Amino acid sequence: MMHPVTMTDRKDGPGTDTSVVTKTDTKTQRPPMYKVMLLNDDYTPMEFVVHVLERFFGLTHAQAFEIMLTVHKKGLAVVGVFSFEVAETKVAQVMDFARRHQHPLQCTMEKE
Ligand code: TYC
Repeated sequence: MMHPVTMTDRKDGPGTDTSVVTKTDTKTQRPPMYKVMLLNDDYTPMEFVVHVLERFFGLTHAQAFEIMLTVHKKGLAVVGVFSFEVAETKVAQVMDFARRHQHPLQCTMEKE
């Protein structure tokens, strides 16, 4: 009768298996995410900030007004969390738009 060859039943004799268990499974890695933040200043008009939030972050007027007020009162606020590439693009778009309108508005990103 045929039987399977196992580690306890080998033609080279018992107790000859020198193999070790090697870990091959891996933890799933999620991509790092980046917070995009707006900083307060004394000169950028409130309406300009609201417009920026609507235009570049897809917020409603009410959401944009609320976040603008948070920045105004607290000094900064997270306006969204994105992949590195998207966050970088948003920051560049906001900084360029503010510069073109000669407002000192600052937008930065930080790893979550
Ligand atoms: N502090 C500004 C003002 O009083 C308004 C403002 C809000 C500026 C948010 C920047 O990110 C900002 N006109």
